[in-house]
Amino acid sequence: MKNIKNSLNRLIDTIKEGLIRIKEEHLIREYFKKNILFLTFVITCVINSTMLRFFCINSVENYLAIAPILADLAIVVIVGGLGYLLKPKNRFAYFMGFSIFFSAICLINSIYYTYYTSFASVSMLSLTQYIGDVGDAVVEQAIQFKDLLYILAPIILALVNAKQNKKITLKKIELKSERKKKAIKTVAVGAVFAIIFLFTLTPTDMSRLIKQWNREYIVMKYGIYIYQANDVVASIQPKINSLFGYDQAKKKFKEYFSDTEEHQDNKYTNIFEGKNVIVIHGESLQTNLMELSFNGEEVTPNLNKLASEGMFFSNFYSPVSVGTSSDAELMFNTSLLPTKNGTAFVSYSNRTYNATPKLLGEKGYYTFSMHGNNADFWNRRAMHKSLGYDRFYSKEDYNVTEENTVGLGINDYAFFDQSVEKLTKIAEKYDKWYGMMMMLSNHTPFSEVDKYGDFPVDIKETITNEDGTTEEVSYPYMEGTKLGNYFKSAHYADGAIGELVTRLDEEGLLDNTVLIIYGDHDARLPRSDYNRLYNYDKETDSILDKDDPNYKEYDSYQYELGRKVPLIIWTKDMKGTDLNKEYTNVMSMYDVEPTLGNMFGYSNEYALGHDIFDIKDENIVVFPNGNWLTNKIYYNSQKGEYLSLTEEPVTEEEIKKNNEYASELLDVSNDIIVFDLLKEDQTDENRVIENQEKGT
Ligand code: GP9
Ligand code: MN
Repeated sequence: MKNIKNSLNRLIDTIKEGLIRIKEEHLIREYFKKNILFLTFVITCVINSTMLRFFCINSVENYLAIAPILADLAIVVIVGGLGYLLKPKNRFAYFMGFSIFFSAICLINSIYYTYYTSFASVSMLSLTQYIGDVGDAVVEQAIQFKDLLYILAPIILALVNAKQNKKITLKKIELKSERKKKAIKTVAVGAVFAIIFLFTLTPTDMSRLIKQWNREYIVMKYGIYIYQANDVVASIQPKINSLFGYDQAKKKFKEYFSDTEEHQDNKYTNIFEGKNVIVIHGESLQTNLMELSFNGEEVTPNLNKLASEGMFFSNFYSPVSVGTSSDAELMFNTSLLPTKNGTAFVSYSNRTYNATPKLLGEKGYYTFSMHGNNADFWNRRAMHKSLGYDRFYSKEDYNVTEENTVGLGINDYAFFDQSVEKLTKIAEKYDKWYGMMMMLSNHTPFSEVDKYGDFPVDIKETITNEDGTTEEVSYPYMEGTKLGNYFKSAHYADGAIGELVTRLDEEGLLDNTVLIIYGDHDARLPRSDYNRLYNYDKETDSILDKDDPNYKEYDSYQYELGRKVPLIIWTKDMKGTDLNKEYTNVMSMYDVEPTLGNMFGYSNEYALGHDIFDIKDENIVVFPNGNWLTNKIYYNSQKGEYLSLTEEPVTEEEIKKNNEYASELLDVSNDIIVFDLLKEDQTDENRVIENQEKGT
């Protein structure tokens, strides 16, 4: 104890002495004088980055954020500190070079943000069509005054340098060792800023940086300089991945497709040929919502109605990976699986995809996608072009106000309302069209409960007293739980779907149209909330005991199986026909393209999924972690365990065979994307055709 006290006293004395020395010897003033170039460089670069965030992201959270300033300081101090390794006469050029570079990053992002409400990415600049777009936009509306403010940083640096040169006539020579010492000290200060910054990060912050899809979030947390450096790494990584193993991948790919059986026509072949298509990407809609009612009111009455009048695939799964929404889109449109590393949308947007919009486009369809969020979210601006959409209507095309915003952006009601207006114009202009409308409101964390409207999820009952009077009683059931909020949010989204269908019908847009609705992925809610949902006992206001005969087991297998999402294919006149039923074979999001292809008369010969009416009960749904599901078995590859879903015996051979299939499917899919094998294949074909034309 005494020792600690002594040490503390000594430390305090040292600090005191230091401070007195600093005061008496005017060390701070001296430091400022001697390091004015470095300090000007640091301060102007940090001001630029902060200014950029302030101009772009208007939120109190952003204005008060210290973390990005610390991150900027760390980067700029370290970069500046390394400048001390140079001889003093060369330092100005060094600081100037970096000042121009950092200012250019801010300037480009500032201009980019004005047009696209997002931050720029080098991977997108490599797409030629994209450069065209930016160029046009910039020429159309001149650069704004605020963008020019960033240029002040190098100008101020030049002025400070000129002033200093005038004052100092006798230049001090610095020894190499002296320069090294200065550099180390300064870089160490930068490292201290970096360490403090690291302490402010949460696991979500880190994972978002790796995924690099929510660009605003990354800039808000890490500042523009780290964002841009990370963006370069994220853009280069796919190129490195595709450097090695091409031949092997190509061989495997050829073998895989030479082994696959040819598709047989069936009673669904071409039934929808020539019809228009509206696809609704239902954010976080799970199938279990459709089975639930609270106080006699269904959670999703509109989905239920459409399912009961159309083709309802009730064992449908969306095996998304870290790319969530974007993985769902990828699988739906290309019949490929998510990539093993990164996400296809962000890292591999410049690959060739045999996607539904492209294939229908070749059949004369006008194809478009609509989404009320930033176009760069999940890199959709670039990826939707690669998928073959003729037009992507994003936030820039919608009237988004504070009043019509819920969660991530424009609410589903306003979104659909404005989308129908656009669709009416499209339908006037084009004969055949395929459009995807992507919902947004029912997105985690489902917390804006007051905006979802009235949908009580507690149990309400009317009881009659002995004297004949009635009384409303309420039992605390799901109100206030995350799952309960999800039900409210889903009910709200379902209402928007109902209104959309009514509007489309009023406009005559359903007359020759197939409506397809899918849930993009599950809501990722805690299992314990489901336990309450299924095992709540209102009499005792508690969860049933495991031994209770009414207890419903909701273990990890039930949870996994419960993550299924709806797929509905509906037309106005389907009700009562032999198409109108529930289809129960297990099916995956990547089976949709071949299934629709069969119905609409197009085909992707390199689909990894199957036409469900061809494969029927033989289908296997493969998940990115290697798990798989058939009508008979759910297999957990991590644990090497399975859950048998029927009475039929499970053999070791079938487990082995399906495991091999799952791993092969994941490999081939990943290789197709990483090594751009569909492009190569087309090149091969072209070569054959060219050779034939040349007579060789
Ligand atoms: C973003 C929306 C949600 O625009 O599609 O993406 P998610 O978080 O579900 O992947
Ligand atoms: Mn989603």
